[in-house]
Amino acid sequence: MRTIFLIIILAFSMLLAACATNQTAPVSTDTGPTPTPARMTSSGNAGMGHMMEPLGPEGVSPATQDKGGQSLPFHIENGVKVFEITTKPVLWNILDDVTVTAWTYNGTVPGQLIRVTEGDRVRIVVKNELPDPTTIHWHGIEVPNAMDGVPDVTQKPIQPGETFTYEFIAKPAGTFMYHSHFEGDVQVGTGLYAPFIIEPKQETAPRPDVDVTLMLAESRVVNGQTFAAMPMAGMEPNYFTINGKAFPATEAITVKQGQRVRLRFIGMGQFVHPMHLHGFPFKIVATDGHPVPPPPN
Ligand SMILES: [Cu+2]
Repeated sequence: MRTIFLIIILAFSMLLAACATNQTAPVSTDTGPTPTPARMTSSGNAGMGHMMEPLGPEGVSPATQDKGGQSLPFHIENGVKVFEITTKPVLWNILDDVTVTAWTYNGTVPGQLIRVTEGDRVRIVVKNELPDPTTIHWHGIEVPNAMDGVPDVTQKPIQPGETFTYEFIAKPAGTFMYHSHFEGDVQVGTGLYAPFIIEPKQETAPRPDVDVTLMLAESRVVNGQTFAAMPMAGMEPNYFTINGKAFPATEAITVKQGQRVRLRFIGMGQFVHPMHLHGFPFKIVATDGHPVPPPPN
């Protein structure tokens, strides 16, 4: 019998849209296919004009790595897992002949994967080498309020050249992400996002043979100028990306018949991306980092 059992973990871009546009954005009640943020407000101190300006390639170096979302190494200090992140602009190829100016964590889109076990104490040292201030929000993770990354609410924005240290106990287990919370419309839209996976201390589900994280996003690049794609006239994306690459530069997932496959879909942009596995079924086991309860008898 052919059984390919798929486990899907979804994080909805709608939630992110509300989150990334900062605390002023009311929750959208739009039931259409593309949830439009109710108001194009900007966090921080810049206005809407700033959000619509392109990120030009001038003075930005090409990325030195070609693959996003790779594991971020750590070292241990007194039992704490210490990660280092530098925010910086790079020129990033979404296709062989299409380059965007990306704002990144450690030079790739998505940024590097933080993977820890539930209950681990983690410390993340963030150095800001962007031309603008930034902060990091740990999306879905139960962090102390002072670690939540909301600029001018839970912390002062990290200014260009400054370093800020986040520290918390990793919980609960699940598929999460980290992303900018400063002018999220621009900073998340141009690459400041990455996966954060917390493995359960005690495994309750069967281990998958293949475990893949797919970050879904959009790009808008016109005449070599990169814009943060948004659901508004003139700002729509002209490329959709999976893990920072547009088709056909996207990576194939090759599995053997009978293997258990876990796909962790993370919607990072401001558009909805319904995902379909053509020719075989899957089962949704968790959404937004929470297990889906078994159906009633
Ligand atoms: Cu978020």
